[in-house]
Amino acid sequence: MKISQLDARLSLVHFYVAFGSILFAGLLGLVQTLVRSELITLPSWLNYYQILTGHGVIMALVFTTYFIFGFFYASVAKSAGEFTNKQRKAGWVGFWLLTIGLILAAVMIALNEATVLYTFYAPLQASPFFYIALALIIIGTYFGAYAVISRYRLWKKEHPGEKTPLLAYMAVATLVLWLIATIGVVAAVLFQFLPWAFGWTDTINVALTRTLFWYFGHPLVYFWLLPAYMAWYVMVPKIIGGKIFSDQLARFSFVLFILFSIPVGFHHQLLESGISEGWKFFQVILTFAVILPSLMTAFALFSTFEIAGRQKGGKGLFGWFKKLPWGDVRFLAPFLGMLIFIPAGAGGIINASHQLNQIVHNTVWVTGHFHITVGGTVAVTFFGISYWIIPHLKGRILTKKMNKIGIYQTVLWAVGMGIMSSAMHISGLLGNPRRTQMTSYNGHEVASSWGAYEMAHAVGGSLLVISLVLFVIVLINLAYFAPKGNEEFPIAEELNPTQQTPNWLENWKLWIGIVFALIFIAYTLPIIDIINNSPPGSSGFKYW
Ligand code: HAS
Ligand code: CU
Repeated sequence: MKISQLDARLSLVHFYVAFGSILFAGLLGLVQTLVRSELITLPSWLNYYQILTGHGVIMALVFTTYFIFGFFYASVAKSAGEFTNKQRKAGWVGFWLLTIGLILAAVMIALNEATVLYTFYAPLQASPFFYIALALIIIGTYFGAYAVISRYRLWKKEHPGEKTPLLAYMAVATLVLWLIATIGVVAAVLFQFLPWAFGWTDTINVALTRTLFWYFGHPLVYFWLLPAYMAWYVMVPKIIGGKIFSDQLARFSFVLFILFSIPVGFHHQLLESGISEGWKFFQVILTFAVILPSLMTAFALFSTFEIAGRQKGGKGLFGWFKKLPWGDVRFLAPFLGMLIFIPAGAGGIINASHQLNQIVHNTVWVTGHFHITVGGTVAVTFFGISYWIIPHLKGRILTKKMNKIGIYQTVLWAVGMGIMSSAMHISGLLGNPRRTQMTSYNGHEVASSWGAYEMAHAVGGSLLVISLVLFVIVLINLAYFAPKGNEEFPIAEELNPTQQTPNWLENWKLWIGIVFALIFIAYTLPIIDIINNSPPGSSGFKYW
C-alpha cells in the first residue's frame, strides 16, 4: 500500500521535530559531561541542573514521543491504509498540542522556573506552567492514539474475519500500554502537582507522587522499546532477505508487555521508605516476568538470522553469521541495538534484584543503564529506521554514499555510548552519585577514584555529538537532496504463512481486563497505605 502525501506529511513533521530535538538535547548532554569532569565551568546565569532537566525532558519525553508517533503514522498508513480526514485531523491536533506543550516546557526550563529534572520529583517544585506543559504533551498523544487505533478498527471493519496487519497490531498494542500507563502521571499532575504549584493546596504527598510517577515511568521505557521491536520483528527480516520467525510469537510478546510492564513501578522505589517489603517483593517478581517477552524476542531474532543466513549458503555452526548484510546501515544499526541490549538487559536484571539495587540505586550506574537502553538500543534502532523511512516518505533513495556515512555515524554512536556508559556503570559501582554536579567532595579519597571515569564520560559524550551532527547532515541530504526514487518500506513475510494466529491475541478486552486486575492487586493496598500513613506532606522546595 502506498502512503498518501497527506499521511506522509503528518509523519514527516513528527520526525523533523524529533531530529531537531535529539541534536539540541545531545549538545546539552555534552555540556553536562564537560561540567562534571571539570573541563568547563558554567556562566553564572546557567545552572547545571537546568541543563540536566532540559536534556532529560527533551531526550526522554520529546525526542522519543515525536519519533514514535512519526513512525506509527507511517507504519499504520502503510500496513492498514490511508487515514480518514477525521483521523488525520486528530493526528494534527495531537501534533500541535505536543508542540505547544514542548515550547511551554522549554520556555519554563530556559527561565529556570522548572529545574526539577525529567522525573519532576516532588518536593522539588516547578512553575505550574511546566506541569501544564506536561499535561498538554500527554493530551496530545491521546489524539495521536485515537488516530492510530481508529484506523486499525476501521481496517478490521473493512476486512471482517481477517488477521490484522502485524505492524498496525503492534502500534495499537504499544498505544494500549501507553494509555493505561499515563493514567498514573495524569492523576499525579492533575490532582497533586497542579493544585500544589498553583498554591491551592499547601502540601504534597511525596510518596504518592513518586508511586504514581513510576506506575507510569516503567511502562514508559517499553513505550520507547516496542517501536524498536517493531523494526526488529517486521523490518529487519525483510532487509536481510529473511522472514518473520513467527507472527503469533511476535503478537504474544507484545501482549505480555501490556500485562507485565505496568504493575512493576516499585522496582524504581526499592530503596524508598513507606512501601512494605512484601509489595516490593511482589512487584519484583512481576518485573522478572516482563523480562520474558524480551527473551522471546531474542530467541525469534536469532532464529530469523540463522535461517536467513543458512538460506544464503552459510555453512557450519556460525557460517550463517557472515552472510548477513553487514554493509547495509538499515540492518547494521538495529543489529547494534540488539547487541547492546544483551548487556543492557542484564544490567536491568541487576537493577531489579532487590539486594543488588542497594548498591546501584542513585549512582551513575543507573544513568549508564538508561543510556545504553534508551540511548543505545532504542536510539540506534531509530537511526536505522530513519535512514530508509525519510527517503521513502520523500520519494527519494538512500544512496550508497549516505549509507556509508550512516554506518560511520551509527558505529561512532555505539562506540561513544559504549565508552560513556561503561564508565558510568563502573564508577557507579565505586559509589559515584547520579543527578549531582560536583563530585570531587574536596578531594576525598573515594571521590578521587571517579575522576578518570568522568573524563571518559566527556570523551564518549563528544563522540556522540559528532555522531549526531553526521546523522542530521545525512537526513537533510535524504530529505532534500538525494536522487528521486522509491526507497523500500521493508515489511517481511511470515516464515509459515499458513500457521493460524489465534483470535484471542486480538481480544483487547481480555488483556486490558487482566492488566487492570494485576494493577489492582499490585497497587491498591500499598497506595491506601501511603495515603493513610504518610508523614505530613511537603510544601515544596526550589533549590536553584
Ligand atoms: Fe531499566 C531504571 C530494570 C529495561 C530504561 N531503566 C531505568 C531508568 C530508565 C530505564 C530510563 O529494576 C532510570 C529511571 C530514572 O531516571 O530513575 N530495565 C529494568 C529491567 C529491564 C529494563 C528488568 N530500562 C529497560 C529498557 C529501558 C530502560 C528497555 C529503555 C528503553 N531499570 C530497571 C530498574 C531500574 C531501571 C530496576 C531502577 C534502578 C534504580 O535503582 O533507580 C528489562 O526489560 C530488560 C530485559 C532485557 C533483556 C535483553 C534481551 C535481549 C535482546 C537482544 C537479542 C540480541 C540479538 C542479537 C538477537 C533480557 C532482545 C543477536 C546477536 C548475535 C551475536 C547474532
Ligand atoms: Cu523500570
